[in-house]
Amino acid sequence: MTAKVPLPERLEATFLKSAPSLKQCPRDDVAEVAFAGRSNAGKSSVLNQITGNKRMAKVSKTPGRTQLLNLFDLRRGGRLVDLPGYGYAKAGRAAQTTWQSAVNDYLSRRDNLVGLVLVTDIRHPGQVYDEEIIAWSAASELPICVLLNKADKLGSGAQGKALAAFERAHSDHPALTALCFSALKGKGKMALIELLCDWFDAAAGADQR
Ligand SMILES: Nc1nc2c(ncn2[C@@H]2O[C@H](COP(=O)(O)OP(=O)(O)OP(=O)(O)O)[C@@H](O)[C@H]2O)c(=O)[nH]1
Ligand SMILES: [Mg+2]
Repeated sequence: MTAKVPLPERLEATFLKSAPSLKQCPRDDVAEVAFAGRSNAGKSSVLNQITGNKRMAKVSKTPGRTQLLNLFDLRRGGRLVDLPGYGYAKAGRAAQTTWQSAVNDYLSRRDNLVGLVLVTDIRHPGQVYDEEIIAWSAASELPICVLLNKADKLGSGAQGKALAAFERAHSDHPALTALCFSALKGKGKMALIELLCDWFDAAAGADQR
């Protein structure tokens, strides 16, 4: 019997590269987990929280900050990818279309994608783009973790209700985990780290078979 490796408190990461589109992404021989979500939902903040590095991904009060696919190598193996946020109206239609096609291309054609983290704002459930991504992950049988982020903006009773309602609405999804999360306070961090480690370990195990 092998001893269980203790869960790391943070996933040590180093910046690998920024890519404007799938074509410029590095070779797809390392398992990747992508972070998607509406602009300003907190994708970059979540990445900084779980890597324990406030300067890893750029956080901004101005939506639309992350305009490239930003790839980070994990020390334990595997990669995290910060995707450009969708639904940022002020960016201009041409720019939005370019980023969205980069995200769509990446999601639909990246063979080494082993899981998706969808960052949502707990106060705004049922957003159209979010629901589209959730439905797409179900159809593609890709595991998805939906973070109800900015939970610190609600009291604990309201957080529990939001989570229960979200889970009820998506109970037919074959591989969805929902977590109340706060990138600001670190709530949900260890649960997310554990899930990511499980995904990467499963991918590594599948490779060895
Ligand atoms: N209160 C609170 N604020 C948060 C939390 N997570 C992120 N924020 C704030 O939300 C804003 C947007 O955060 P980002 O991490 O830049 O969001 P993003 O999804 O990467 O945005 P784009 O790069 O534009 O797609 C910043 O002002 C963050 O400080 C959270 O858990 N709680
Ligand atoms: Mg960002």
